[in-house]
Amino acid sequence: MKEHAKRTEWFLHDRFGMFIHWGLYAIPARGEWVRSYEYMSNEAYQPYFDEFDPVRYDPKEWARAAKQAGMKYAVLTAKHHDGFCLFDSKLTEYKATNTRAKRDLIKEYVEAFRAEGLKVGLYYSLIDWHHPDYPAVGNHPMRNNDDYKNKEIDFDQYLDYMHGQVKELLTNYGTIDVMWFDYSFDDMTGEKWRSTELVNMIRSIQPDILIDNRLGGNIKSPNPEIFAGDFASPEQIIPPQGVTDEAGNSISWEACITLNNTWGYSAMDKDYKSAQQVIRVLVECVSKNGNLLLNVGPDAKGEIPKESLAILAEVGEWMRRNADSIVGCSSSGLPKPEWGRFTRNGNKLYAHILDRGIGSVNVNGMKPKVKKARLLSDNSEISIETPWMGFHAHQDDLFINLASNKLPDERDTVV
Ligand code: JFZ
Repeated sequence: MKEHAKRTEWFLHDRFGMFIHWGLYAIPARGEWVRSYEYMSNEAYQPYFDEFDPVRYDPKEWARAAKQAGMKYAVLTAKHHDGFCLFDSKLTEYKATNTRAKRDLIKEYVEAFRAEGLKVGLYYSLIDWHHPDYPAVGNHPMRNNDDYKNKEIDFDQYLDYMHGQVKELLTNYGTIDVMWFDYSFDDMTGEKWRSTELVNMIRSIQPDILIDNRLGGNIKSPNPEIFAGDFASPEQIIPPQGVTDEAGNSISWEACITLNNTWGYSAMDKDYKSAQQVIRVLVECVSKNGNLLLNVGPDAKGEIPKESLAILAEVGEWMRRNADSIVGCSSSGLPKPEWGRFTRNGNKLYAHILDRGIGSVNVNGMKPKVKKARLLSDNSEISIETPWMGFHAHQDDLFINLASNKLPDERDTVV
């Protein structure tokens, strides 16, 4: 599909985005699934709506943190499974405008990120634990409550509501670059969401928007459904071989990954990944033709946890010098080398050296193709002369002769 290739061009170029999970669940601070895990009724969850008061919400700060980290786009939860809307929807009273925040938080987010030159995405949950016409199936908090389960519902009413809200989101905030639906399960998939109608409506308003693959359908098929999505969305894993369609061709994908182990803010979860792990997972994604959507979960006041900010700052410090090996890059087509990974942009091959070894870093068979080598972080010259003992290697093997026994950057040295 030619349109699809055109739509995804910026996405495949940009490679790195910020996922933001934020809503009422930041108050209990036990993750965004708290209502389901703890079987909370609407009434039990209501205090968080009454208390919601994000006095420190400043999306300009979020946008600066994202930009400084080298991220190029963002996706924020306009509505998560709990049904609470950060935007001023005409279709519900369960929204930020009716809390102490008293304003449309999506509007401020969209404006702030756009002002920093970042592309703007919205996450919208298909699942809705608050709407009276959404069934108590799957992980619904009331799934074990027979009274609730036996009440009459009109699922089409819910679908009208859901379609109506998506229309609001795509009509009231200018260009939206990504629509991130979440998620289909069991028989709640594909046309159950009236997905063809939904996607036709979306494309009529925002023809260039990218849609994830969680409405259902088969994105890998040679003839995917119209709602099968523009990119695959592996979650908390990096697909070992990247993602390919049924014919074996690479397709667009974006891994979404948490910084600790929860999407929404968790006060307990201090099990953060290191900046080195994040840098390396980003390199891994790009080396396999994928993107990384890295999550933060701002707290009840609206601030990104300081631990997350510290990681983003360090990733940004690395990106400031090394972004050329990420942004605009793709898989090299070469096998993964023993000492690290390759990424590539046109005729530039980036060697991401993660494991120093000793002596020279060897690139099998590449000598005839490589004119010169430079350290990406400072453009300093790296010798590629074959060393004295080089005759033990194949004549076409390329030697990257680093000047020191230690890697200049232990996290990832890019040549
Ligand atoms: C979903 C959400 O439930 C979660 O809160 C978060 O927003 C994440 C990005 O997306 O997580 C899922 C979705 C589907 C499955 C598991 C987790 N699944 O099908 O097993």
